[in-house]
Amino acid sequence: MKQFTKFLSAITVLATIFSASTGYAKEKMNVLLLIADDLNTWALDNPGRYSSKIIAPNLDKLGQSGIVFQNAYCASPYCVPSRTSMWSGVSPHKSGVYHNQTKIAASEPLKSAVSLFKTFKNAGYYTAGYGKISHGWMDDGFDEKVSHKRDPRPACVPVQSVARGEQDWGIITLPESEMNDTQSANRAIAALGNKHDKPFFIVCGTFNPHMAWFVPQKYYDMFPLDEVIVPELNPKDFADIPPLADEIVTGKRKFTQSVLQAGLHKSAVQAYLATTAYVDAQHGRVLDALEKSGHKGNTIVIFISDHGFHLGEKDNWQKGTLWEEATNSMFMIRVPGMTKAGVKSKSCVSLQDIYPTLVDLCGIEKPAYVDGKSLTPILQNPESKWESSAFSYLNNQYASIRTERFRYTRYKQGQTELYDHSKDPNEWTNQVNNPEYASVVKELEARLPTIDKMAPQLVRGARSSKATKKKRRK
Ligand SMILES: [Ca+2]
Repeated sequence: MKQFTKFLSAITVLATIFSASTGYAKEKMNVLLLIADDLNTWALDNPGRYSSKIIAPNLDKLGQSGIVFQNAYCASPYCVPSRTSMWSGVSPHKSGVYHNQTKIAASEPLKSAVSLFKTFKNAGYYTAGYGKISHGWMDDGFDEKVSHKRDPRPACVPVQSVARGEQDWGIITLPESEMNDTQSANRAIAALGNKHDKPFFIVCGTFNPHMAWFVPQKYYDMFPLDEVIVPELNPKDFADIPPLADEIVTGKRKFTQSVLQAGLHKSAVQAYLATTAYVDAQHGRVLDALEKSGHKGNTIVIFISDHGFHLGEKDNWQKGTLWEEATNSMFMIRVPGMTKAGVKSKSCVSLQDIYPTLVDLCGIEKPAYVDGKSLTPILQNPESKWESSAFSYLNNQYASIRTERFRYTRYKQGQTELYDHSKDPNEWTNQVNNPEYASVVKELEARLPTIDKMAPQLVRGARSSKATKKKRRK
């Protein structure tokens, strides 16, 4: 009996260390996580939308070496809620963190949440983070951390006639070597080169291509103005959207219109491409360092953007909407011994899935409260059956679900949108009142959390709704 028990435990140990079909060794895996801000997926999936050439060759190369999730969506299309939900594992509709202006300390679920990084640290990993990683909520968990700073603006700002605050662009006067994202990459490169006596989890986050778009001339030169393609805009697009959807872009419309009226659409897109190329170069240097480090064979590499970005589409010049441009996010991963090279997955996944996926891949117990689900089955077999859907939230009643074919968004009962991506990738035709789609609308509405189940918004500086109601009653 004793021998049989020994035999069983030996089998268990072997099964834990090696997945029989792939030879994947989860106990020994390092993690290199790279993240960019405001980077939309067109740079990779559809570079022809903005340019006729590859915009991000290093990210493209990483994508070719693993799996790219073309239908990956952020849980919320702003930095603070997107990053808070990814790193904490708590969905915005439970934490109440839907916006950058959030009183995060008031969120009950976040008080007891353990960050992804701390979970790895607690499991014996060396954790290091460089650059822009969290924004707002942070349950730190880094052995070494150097946060990001914004680059100093050129002395001549504003450069553009239409500039409004950080919405400006031009050539940076700082040498590339002194730019903050360059230095974050340098730190990650140095960390990869160090001797490690335990598995590592290294994170490098670039602030760019967040506005303002100030990068060296050479990146602008890569995209001559006459070769820049601007996205197609449809002036009739707004005729069929609900008033609350229109309201989201009301304040933002002014800047977009000023860019278009000043004839600067190409110039602005060029600046976004140039900044993206700069970001790609920095992450590319980190990826090259991994190649040279000797750790490539046992390091999971993941690249994400925290959400997307509109470049004039839907009259928007930012993120912060529940449409495709703002919610579709970059997400690619390479898992040695598990993922095949050059896979492009159409399965709808959420950035909320990163936490459960990484702990699963590394054999670490997932904290019970963590939302999302491990993508390991798709990583092992991209053809595997997957309940394909991803949710994005903008406040305590606005929620959107994306499936491989549809996007359904509810702003309130009676103010909804349905887009059929099989024939309308620009989301121009709201099909919600088309009887042909009645059953789809019903099914997708039933999958969204009802408004009464969504956590109240924790708006910074505002009284809680309970307190406000009490005051009103008095
Ligand atoms: Ca429309």
